[in-house]
Amino acid sequence: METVNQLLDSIKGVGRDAVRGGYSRAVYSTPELDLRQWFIEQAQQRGLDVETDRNGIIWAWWGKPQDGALVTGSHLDSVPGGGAFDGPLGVASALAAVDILKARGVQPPRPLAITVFPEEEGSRFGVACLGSRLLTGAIGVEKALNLRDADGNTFADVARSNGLDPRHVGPDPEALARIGDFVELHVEQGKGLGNGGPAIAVGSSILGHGRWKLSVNGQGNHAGTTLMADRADPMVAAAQIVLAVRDTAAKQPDARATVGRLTPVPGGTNVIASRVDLWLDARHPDDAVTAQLIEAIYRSAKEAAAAEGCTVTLTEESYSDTVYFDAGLSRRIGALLPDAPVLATGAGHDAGVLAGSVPSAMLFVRNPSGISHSPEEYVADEDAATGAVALADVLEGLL
Ligand code: HGY
Ligand code: MN
Ligand code: MN
Repeated sequence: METVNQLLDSIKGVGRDAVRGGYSRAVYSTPELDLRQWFIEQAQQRGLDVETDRNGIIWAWWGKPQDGALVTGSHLDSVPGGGAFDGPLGVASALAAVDILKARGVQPPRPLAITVFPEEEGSRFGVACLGSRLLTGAIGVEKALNLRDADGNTFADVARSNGLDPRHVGPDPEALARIGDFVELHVEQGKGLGNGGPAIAVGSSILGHGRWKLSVNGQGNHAGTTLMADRADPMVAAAQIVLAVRDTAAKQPDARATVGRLTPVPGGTNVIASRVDLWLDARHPDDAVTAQLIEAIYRSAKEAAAAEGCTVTLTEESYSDTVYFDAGLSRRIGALLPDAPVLATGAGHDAGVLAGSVPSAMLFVRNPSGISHSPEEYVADEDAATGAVALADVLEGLL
C-alpha cells in the first residue's frame, strides 16, 4: 500500500489552477468529485466498506457500522488556489494509518471509520463546514438548500445532481450516534511547530469565526461621460470599507478580519459599478469582541457609503463560537503523544463543528512557514510520514 506521501503524490495533478496557482477543488466540481472517487477506491482497496450518507459525507468502515465507533477524517474540497495539504493530508493520513494498523495486526475492538466531509471550505456555497453542520443540525435545512454558488446554482440542485435527495438533507442523529470519538489530522495553518522540534501538535481550541456579506449600492454609469462630481461609485466606498476592516481589526489584539472576496456588478472596465458585494471574514477568541468588531465595521461602512452617495447592507452568512476540544479525549491523545505540544488554531474545521455534539480532537502536522490557503502551503515528507504514524498510534490507543 502507498505511504501518505505516495497517496498525496497520486492526487497532486487533480484540480490544479493554472490562473491562481495551487488547487481549486470546489465541492462537487470535477476535481473534487475525482478526489472523492480516488478516496473511495483507496478505501475499498483496503477492504473498507464505503457509503455516502444523505448529506454527501463519505464513510469508509473498518468493521460493521455501529454506534460509538472511532472516526477520523477531514475534507477534500479546497479554497480557490489552495494548497495541496489542507484537507487531503488528513484523509491520506487516515488511509495510511489504517495500513499501519493492519500491518501491526491490530484487530479493532470497535469499528473504525474514515470520513470525508463536503464543503469544509465553504468556497462554493459560502458556509464553511456545510457537511458537518448539516449532519449536526448546526445549519437550518432550508437555509442550506437555498445557498447559491457564484453561478446561481442552489445547493439543493447541485446536491440533487450529485445523487443526494434534498428532501433527506439535514440533521442525521443516527449517523452522528456512530461517532464515539472523532480525531482530525490537519496541516498546521500557523507557525506553532516552527522549523525544529516535534512535528505534531495536539489541538486545544478553534478561534470563533464568522462570515458577513456587505453590499454597497450606488449608481451604475458610464466611466467616460460621468464627471467625478456626479458619481455615486460603490467601488470607492468599498475601498474605504476594506481599509476600515483592516484598521478596526488592527486596533483589537488577537482580532483577525479579512476581505478576500469582492465582486463589482456589472464589473466592466469602462463601467462605474452599480453595486459592489464584499465578504468579511472576522475572528476573535471572544465572541462578544467579534460582535463589537462587526458593529464598528458596519458603522464605518455606512459612513463610507454615505460619503459617496451610496448605501450599504450587512448580512451575517455564518458564525461559529470559539470551540474547545474535548478535554478528556485530548488528554488521552496527549498521553499517546507525550512529546506533542498543544496548539490553538485560528482555522475552522469539521472537528470544530462536531465538537458541539461528540468528543472531538485534532492533530496538527508541521507547516514550516505556516502559510496556508495558498499554493505555498507545505509539509515535508518526513513530517507527513510522522503524522501518519502519530495518527495510527492515537487510533490504536483510542480503539
Ligand atoms: O476558513 C477556515 O478557517 C477553514 O480553512 N475552513
Ligand atoms: Mn481544512
Ligand atoms: Mn482551509
